[in-house]
Amino acid sequence: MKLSALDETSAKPAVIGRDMTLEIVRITEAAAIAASAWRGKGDEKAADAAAVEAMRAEMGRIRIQGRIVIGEGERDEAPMLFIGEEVGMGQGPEVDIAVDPLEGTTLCAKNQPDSICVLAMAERGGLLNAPDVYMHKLAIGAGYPDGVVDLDQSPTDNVRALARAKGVPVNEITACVLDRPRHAALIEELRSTGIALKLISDGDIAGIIHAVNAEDTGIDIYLGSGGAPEGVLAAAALRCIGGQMQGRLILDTDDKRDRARRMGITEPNRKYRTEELASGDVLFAATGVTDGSFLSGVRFRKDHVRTQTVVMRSWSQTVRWITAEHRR
Ligand code: VTB
Repeated sequence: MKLSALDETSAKPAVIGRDMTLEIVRITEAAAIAASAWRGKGDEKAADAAAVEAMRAEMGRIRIQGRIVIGEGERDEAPMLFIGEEVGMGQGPEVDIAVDPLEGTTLCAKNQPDSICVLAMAERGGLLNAPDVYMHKLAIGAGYPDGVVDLDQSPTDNVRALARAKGVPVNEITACVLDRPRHAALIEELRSTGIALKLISDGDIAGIIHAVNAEDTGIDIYLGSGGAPEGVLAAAALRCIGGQMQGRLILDTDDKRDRARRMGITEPNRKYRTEELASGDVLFAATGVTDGSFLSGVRFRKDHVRTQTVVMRSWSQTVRWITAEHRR
C-alpha cells in the first residue's frame, strides 16, 4: 500500500518499515570503511570514489525499489549514484534516496575532523530534487516558537530574536558559519552583534545538526550558504530530531535556473521549510570517517574495524547511536 505524506500525529503505519533503519546503517558504514583508507592521503577524488563504490555495492543488497534523487551528479558526469539511477534489489518499498557518500572530502583527504558518510531515504517524492547549487540556510533547535528566525530577516534580527526567545543576552548566543570569503559580510555583521562564532572549514550537514543539538554543542544557530544537496540531507535529519530549518536555492544565473527547472523547480525564489525539503516518512544515517565532534571516525583494530553511526527515523523520532565492530 502506498500512502501519501505521513501524518506524524496519526497512527498511520510507516511507509518505510523500521527494519530499514539497520539496512541503511550498513550502507554508510561500508562507505566510511572504504573512505577511511584514504584519510590523510591528500586525494579527495580517490576518497570519494571509494565511498561511492562501497555505498553503491551495499545498496544493491537491500530490498528496496530505490531511486537516487540527490547523488554524485547527472548521469553523464557520474558513473555511479547519479541522479535518477535505480538502486536496490528492485523489490520492496518505493523510496527516494539522497546521498553524500563522503561529506567533507577535503576533511578526509587532510585527516581533519567531521568527515562523514551520509544517506537519507524517504518515501517516493519526499525529497526536494535539489540541483547542485548553493542554498541559503538557516537552522535552530527545537523548542522555539515557529518563525522566530527567518531567512527574510537580517542576520542581526535573527540572532537578537533568538536571544530573546532563549531568554539570554545576545552575547551568549553562538552561531555556526562555514568559513568562506563569500561569508565575509555575514561574519562581520554577526561579530558586530556580540555573539560568538564557530567557524567551520567544511561540512554543513554536521553544522546544522549541531545547531539543533544546542545543549550538547553550545551552538544555537546555523547561518550561511552551502551546497543545496547537503541542505536537503540536513533537513532529513531535522525531520527526525526536531528544530527549524529554512533553505532557499541560489539560482543566480540562467544556467542554474535552467538546471533547476529541469529538476522540477518552478519557483526559483521559494523559501523551503524543513518539511518541504524532506517530507513524509524519512530515515537518515551518518557514519564517521575521521574523528569529529559529531561522530568518531573509523578505527582499525587488530581483529576488527570499529565504526560509529547515528541513524534516525522520522516516524518514531528515534535516534540511535550504533557502534559496530566488523571482523577483519
Ligand atoms: C558546501 C557544504 C558542504 O562543501 O557544499 C561546501 O554544504 C562547498 O562549499 O558541507 P564551497 O564551494 O564554498 O567550497 C561542504 O563543506 C563539504 O562537502
